[in-house]
Amino acid sequence: MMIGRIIKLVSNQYTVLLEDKRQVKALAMGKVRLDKAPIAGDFVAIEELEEHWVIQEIQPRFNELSRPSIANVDQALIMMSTTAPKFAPGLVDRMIFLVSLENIKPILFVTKMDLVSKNDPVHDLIADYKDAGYNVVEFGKDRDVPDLTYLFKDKVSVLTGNSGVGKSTLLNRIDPTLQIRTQETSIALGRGKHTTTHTQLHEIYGGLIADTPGFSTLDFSQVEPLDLALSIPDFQIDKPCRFRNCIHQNEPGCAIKEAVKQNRVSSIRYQNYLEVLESIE
Ligand SMILES: Nc1nc2c(ncn2[C@@H]2O[C@H](COP(=O)(O)OP(=O)(O)OP(=O)(O)O)[C@@H](O)[C@H]2O)c(=O)[nH]1
Ligand SMILES: [Mg+2]
Ligand SMILES: [Zn+2]
Repeated sequence: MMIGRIIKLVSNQYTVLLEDKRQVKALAMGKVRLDKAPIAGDFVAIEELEEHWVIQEIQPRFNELSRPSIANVDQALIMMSTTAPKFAPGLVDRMIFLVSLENIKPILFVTKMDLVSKNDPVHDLIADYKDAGYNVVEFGKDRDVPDLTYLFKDKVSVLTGNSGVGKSTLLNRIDPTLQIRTQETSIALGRGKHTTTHTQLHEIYGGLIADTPGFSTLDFSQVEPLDLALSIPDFQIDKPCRFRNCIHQNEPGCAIKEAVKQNRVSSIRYQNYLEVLESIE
């Protein structure tokens, strides 16, 4: 029995990256699939039986995202373009909230910097994330992709963002041998949006990166408000609220509301947080 990691699945065939770096195609045993189906990112116990690799067991997951399904993720590369599609802080923040709830570190990737002028208001929106302590990396067709080894090495990253922001384009620029389909190629093939339709982990910069079709639902209905309040990175400030279980809504003595007034916590993020709270209630 060996341990490997699922890097791709197409219908019921899994591609598993073994510890010795070999990639093998495997099937899941009925008992494994009935229990809970293996997903991309899963660590699995795998065995070669009569020249077929078979997944015998899924190791416990340390986190999990759904639609797209992926497990054991260290960080999320939240991608948003400056324009076309327009930069949407509401969407960025919901993605930050969603991954933070799973203890996944959000990193912001802003693309299409080449399409906006120096005094475009989008620069203030980007600065808002930098000021809040988020790691922000900017990309454009007119500039080289920086060496991102420091970000990716030994990590599993999930690349997410709405259709057309340039997820596949960036992966192809980092590693042209990947030849992932982008919207130019899909338009040529007569397909519309959502060029990327399945989740696959690629070995890049000494780590694994999943190009995903983006999260189809940013659904918070099952989320506990307090879990959300406690996971949002820029809400973790030194000064405590009067109540330990404060969800920063209407409670007296709320340090977050105070920090928002003093511009120490982003009012954009706080507003988006309140909207999400309302959607839960
Ligand atoms: N000007 C400019 N165009 C870009 C940049 N990045 C991507 N594009 C273009 O944006 C379009 C969409 O890129 P894709 O890489 O297919 O986008 P995606 O996020 O993978 O989209 P889906 O697979 O549908 O989710 C393509 O026409 C790209 O050439 C950029 O930095 N600057
Ligand atoms: Mg794509
Ligand atoms: Zn509070």
